[in-house]
Amino acid sequence: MITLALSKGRIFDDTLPLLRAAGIEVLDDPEKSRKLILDTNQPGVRVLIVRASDVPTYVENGGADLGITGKDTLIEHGGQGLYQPLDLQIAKCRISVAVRNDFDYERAVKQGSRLRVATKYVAIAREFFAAKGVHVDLIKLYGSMELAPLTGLADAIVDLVSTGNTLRANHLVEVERIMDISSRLVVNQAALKLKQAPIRAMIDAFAAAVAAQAKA
Ligand code: PRT
Ligand code: MG
Repeated sequence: MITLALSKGRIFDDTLPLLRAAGIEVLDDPEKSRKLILDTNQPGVRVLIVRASDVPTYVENGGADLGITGKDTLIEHGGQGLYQPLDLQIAKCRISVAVRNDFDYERAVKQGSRLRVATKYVAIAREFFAAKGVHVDLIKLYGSMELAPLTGLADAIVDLVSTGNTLRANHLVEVERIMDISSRLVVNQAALKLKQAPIRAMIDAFAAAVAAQAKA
């Protein structure tokens, strides 16, 4: 049995076409079913539905053989011990610094002010500002980062942006782009050795599907 860990929402939705190209149909819709283990049309393949931030943990500890997770989540988690064979080019976005429309970020940085930065991505933010030589107080949040500058909790946020609509709707502007993000296939190293043939076949099928999507 091969077990693939996915999160509900955009990663699941963007993974379905890749699975389909690999001949795998998921037999339940996680938005409708309460099942957390989903069967597929292949008796040897099942899908686990886990929290996005838990995907690396499941795969690292062998709760799943493979998983699909954002590069953001992978960097924050550390990704030690995970084999990362493929950038799937799905769930694309970027991770950026954003501030209130009326906050002079350039000036704050130039003056060497200590910035209060709210984020779920503490490791990425710490590394980015350290490389810039900007002193920051990091405030860890688990969601709705956009609220932090609006309420005076922070001067800036580090968050994922795709269309930018959420920032605009909350009177925030993107002032720096830290890195581009997409989702990665991650594999448990021990599983790769024990179930080499079926896992290699799945990696190859995903690689072919990604290449075909890139051409389309
Ligand atoms: O939601 P939950 O707390 O359960 O977990 P999660 O937020 O980690 O999971 P999920 O499913 O929301 O995101 C999973 C992965 O999708 C992330 O780790 C990213 O790699 C990727 N991804 C791609 C995104 C986005 N695009 C994205 N736009 N994740 C989140 N967003 C957020 C963004 O932060 C903003 O608040 O969506 C909002 C809308 O973005 P705009 O710019 O289009 O308005
Ligand atoms: Mg989310």
